[in-house]
Amino acid sequence: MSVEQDTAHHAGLLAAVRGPQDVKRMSAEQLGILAAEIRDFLVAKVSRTGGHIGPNLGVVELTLALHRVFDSPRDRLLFDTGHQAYVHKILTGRQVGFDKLRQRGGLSGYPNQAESEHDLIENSHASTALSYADGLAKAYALRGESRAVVAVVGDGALTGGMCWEALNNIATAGNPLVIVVNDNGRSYSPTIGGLADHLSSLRLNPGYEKVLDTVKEALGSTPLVGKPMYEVLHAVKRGIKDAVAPQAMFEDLGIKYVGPVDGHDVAAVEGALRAAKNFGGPVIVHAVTRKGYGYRPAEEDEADCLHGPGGAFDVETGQLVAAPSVKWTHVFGEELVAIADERPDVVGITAAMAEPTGIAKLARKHPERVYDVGIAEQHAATSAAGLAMGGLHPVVAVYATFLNRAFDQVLLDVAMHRLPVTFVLDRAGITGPDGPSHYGIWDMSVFGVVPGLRIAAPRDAATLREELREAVAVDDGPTIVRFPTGAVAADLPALRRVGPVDVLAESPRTDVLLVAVGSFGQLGMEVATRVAEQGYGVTVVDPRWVRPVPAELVELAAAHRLVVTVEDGVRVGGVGDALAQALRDADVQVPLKDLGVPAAWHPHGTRAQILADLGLTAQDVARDVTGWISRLDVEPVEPVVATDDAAAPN
Ligand SMILES: Cc1ncc(C[n+]2csc(CCOP(=O)(O)OP(=O)(O)O)c2C)c(N)n1
Repeated sequence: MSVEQDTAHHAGLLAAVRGPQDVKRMSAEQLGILAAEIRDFLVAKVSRTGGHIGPNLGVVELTLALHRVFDSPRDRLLFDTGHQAYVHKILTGRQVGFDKLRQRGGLSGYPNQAESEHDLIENSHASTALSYADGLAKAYALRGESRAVVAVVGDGALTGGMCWEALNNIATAGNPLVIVVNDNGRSYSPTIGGLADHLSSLRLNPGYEKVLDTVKEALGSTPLVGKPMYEVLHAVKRGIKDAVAPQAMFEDLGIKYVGPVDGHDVAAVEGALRAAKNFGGPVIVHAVTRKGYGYRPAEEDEADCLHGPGGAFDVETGQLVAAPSVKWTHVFGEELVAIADERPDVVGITAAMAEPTGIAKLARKHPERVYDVGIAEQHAATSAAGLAMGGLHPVVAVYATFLNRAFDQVLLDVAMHRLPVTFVLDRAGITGPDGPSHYGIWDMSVFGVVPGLRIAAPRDAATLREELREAVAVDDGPTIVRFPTGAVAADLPALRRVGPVDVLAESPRTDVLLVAVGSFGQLGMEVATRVAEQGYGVTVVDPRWVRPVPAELVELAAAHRLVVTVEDGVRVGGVGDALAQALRDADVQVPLKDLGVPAAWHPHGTRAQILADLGLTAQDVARDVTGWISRLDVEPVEPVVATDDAAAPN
């Protein structure tokens, strides 16, 4: 039966669910039908928009049980990372929104306060829910409010240090709080692929010794993450052992433990949640689930159980509909392998995202030279510092948005020690459908203040390869190479190079110096053409290395009447800001206009839509530039002489 037919067949139950109270009334049989309907709904909708299909298929029964046992929004349901909150959205009155999931003006792919009173935390970065839960439980205890606090956290998110910092506190505080561990044996990373199959046998035979052996075997046979993940899971399995024993659960931390329960058995999960709810202190409920459950293309996807297709996919096969293109990520991965083939000291680090960052290519070629540290960006940075101290050159590949977490580690542990570590930031700039918390717009500002750190922003495949090579050649401090998401831009050769700066276009008239950062190179060329039609000459340059500000850029600025910078990052402290400061320091009086992203929470949409909203299209920039330069032509007005009154402070 096709998904379409199936949806029509069962439309009755799901369509009648307006809120959690409707789910509370259902019989066991109805819940089974509803779960099937929800899966059909998820596949039908997400296959048109893209989104986190695999994780959500895995938490259907778990979410039904949560809404039956607890009273949201009075009770607080917190989904760690938030990518698995689609079912929660479906059950809290947001079914209609799924037609525009992750699209401009439509439903967010993560919990969102503006959408529903059932969403409290707006997340997307992993491993925070237990800390929120700790604080909420403390607040309710102090204020004498009786509300349950429930955090749902994946085994992947549990590899993040914040979770353990929170557990340490949760145990001591002793407040009532339920932690549901959604254990599907998978993170985003495919490096632990195969484990889901082993865990499925657990549901058939939940003997813990067998589970432990299975997990050990599965993890031990994978080149990445094997050992560390094993340690983490071992802690969980010790809990299982304790449950059977029975002994104090999570004895070291002093948190009670219930489980393991079959996360696809609503009644079993409900039973465990009710026990946890009534306990009166912190409890861990260990639910074993299967990522992608009930949808064959997801279950059979070895790479990542269809963790999060970026766009529409074929329902029958799970394959993306869009024609494949060469991505920035691909170019990076390929060049890194080429560099590593030449340089045995080059090693890679990924924070649970080997495939999405392209570092998996290196892992396949040189498995012993890639370290997957789990969802642990802070640790990744300082571990890289250690690797560098030990004589290696680590390349840390993360999404731009996630390096923000490791600011202090980059600043002090890496930069202050002048250690050669290259951070490669994928998904830099406006990324699109994942919304504000995933925008990689902060890096050039945040890391721009780090002494001795050099930042490169390539404009195309050729400059990405070149700048990556330049970065790993630096031996006296850290570097960042940052590039956007999606298909790599067509190669845009330079006319000439001045210091590190590429000159992309020139004109006999030197009216405007247009500094096009990174992927805005092509935009810069179009702007130059449009502005030339108005009779003004534009020199388009790509600084390539934006921090520190190249001295040559200051000299070029001094030779023009107006400088305009355009960058895919926040304006505060960005490339434009830094260049303006450099011009002031050099007593260069040329006016500078900086175009970029305002430091604000920009909604989700496509990258093109958001850039258009921000006026960062060739047409908009050309209009701005023409307006500014033409105003410079106007005779300067007489300076206004302030009267005494006007000058007086008020
Ligand atoms: C700080 C941070 N780093 C990386 C990511 C990217 N990421 C999104 S989901 C995910 C895996 C989460 O695994 P798990 O918690 O087990 O949930 P599952 O998807 O398996 O349900 C990762 C690494 C993130 N969201 N936050």
